[in-house]
Amino acid sequence: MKIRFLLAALLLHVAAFAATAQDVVVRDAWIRAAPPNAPVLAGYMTLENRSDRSKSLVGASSPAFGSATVHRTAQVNGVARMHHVPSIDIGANGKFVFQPNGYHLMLMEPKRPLHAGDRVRIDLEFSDGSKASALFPVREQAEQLPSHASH
Ligand SMILES: [Cu+2]
Repeated sequence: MKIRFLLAALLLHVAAFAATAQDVVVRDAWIRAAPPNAPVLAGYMTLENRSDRSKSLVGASSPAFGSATVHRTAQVNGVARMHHVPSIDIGANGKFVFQPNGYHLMLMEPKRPLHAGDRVRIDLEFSDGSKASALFPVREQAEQLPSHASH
């Protein structure tokens, strides 16, 4: 009797944890390959919010980089400029796309040279304390094109 109750309570916890862990899913993650001595790399991804509450991305980190921040590239008088974006809201059941010439993860101080084919873990943190992690493959930008061609 008591064991059955404990088991039910345990299953409820597992279910609750699973729901929280998958609130935001990272898709189409990649890091643009750069020369081996590049001090900064850029990462791209699509964030899918699978919950019915809006989520706010407030931080990023990676064991492979000294720091990771969200940047946006915008054209100012015909010149591309980047600026830091402190947080990004992803609406309930919405998505947010990071892509070249727009939003990106600015990955600074790589701890070792990264080459096309390497995979790098990046951890994302949201304002409600939840986290999401993904492996970002390093690749040349041209390889991004097939995802458009497949539509
Ligand atoms: Cu940047």
